[in-house]
Amino acid sequence: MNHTNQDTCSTTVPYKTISIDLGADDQKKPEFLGINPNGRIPVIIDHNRNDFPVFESGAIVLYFAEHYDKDSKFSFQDANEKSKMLQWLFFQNAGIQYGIDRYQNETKRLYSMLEKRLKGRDYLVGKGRGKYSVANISTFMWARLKEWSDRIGEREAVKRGLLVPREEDQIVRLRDPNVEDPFKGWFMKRQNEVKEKHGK
Ligand SMILES: N[C@@H](CCC(=O)N[C@@H](CS)C(=O)NCC(=O)O)C(=O)O
Repeated sequence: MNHTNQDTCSTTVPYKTISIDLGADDQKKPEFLGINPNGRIPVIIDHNRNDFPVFESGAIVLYFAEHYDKDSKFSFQDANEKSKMLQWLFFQNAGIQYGIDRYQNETKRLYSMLEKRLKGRDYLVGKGRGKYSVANISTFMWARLKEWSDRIGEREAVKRGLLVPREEDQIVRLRDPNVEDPFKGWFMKRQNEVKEKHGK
């Protein structure tokens, strides 16, 4: 299934998404392994730059920041802030996901670290209450700390992004009364808002 999206915001570029079937192990097939030898999603192919492929979510957001966020809207120019952004990004990629996969206690510990970090600030990195940056974009889907994820979830681009790529499948699945999903109420509410706004 392919989707295209064009945004009016200067920092976004048109893109097309391709859904693969993880249940059928599409991600382990030779054509996919040619893009990501680790056989996992997400991956991107940048047609603006000679079909350059990037795998690993952390590497992907940094790639976007480097090539498509020239004004540092979602990243930082200051060396120390940039380092902090990388620290939280690596924390997410190395820590949270590993914890989720392997150890419940480790996951709880990592979440409580995030909670502590977010005391008195809105986002993980940046002066004052912080700035919505690559560090948050990457961590948001894994760590759904209530207030923080609500704040990020209110962003128009995030709302639209969450409906990509398998909007129809998600809606059908979540509308099923037998399906229990912590994300369900939130998703349906956002989905209706997007529908009203964009007439989708
Ligand atoms: N460290 C990787 C992890 C990616 C990952 O775990 N992807 C999962 C889906 S969220 C996947 O592809 N699972 C299928 C598999 O492992 O075969 C990243 O952040 O990109």
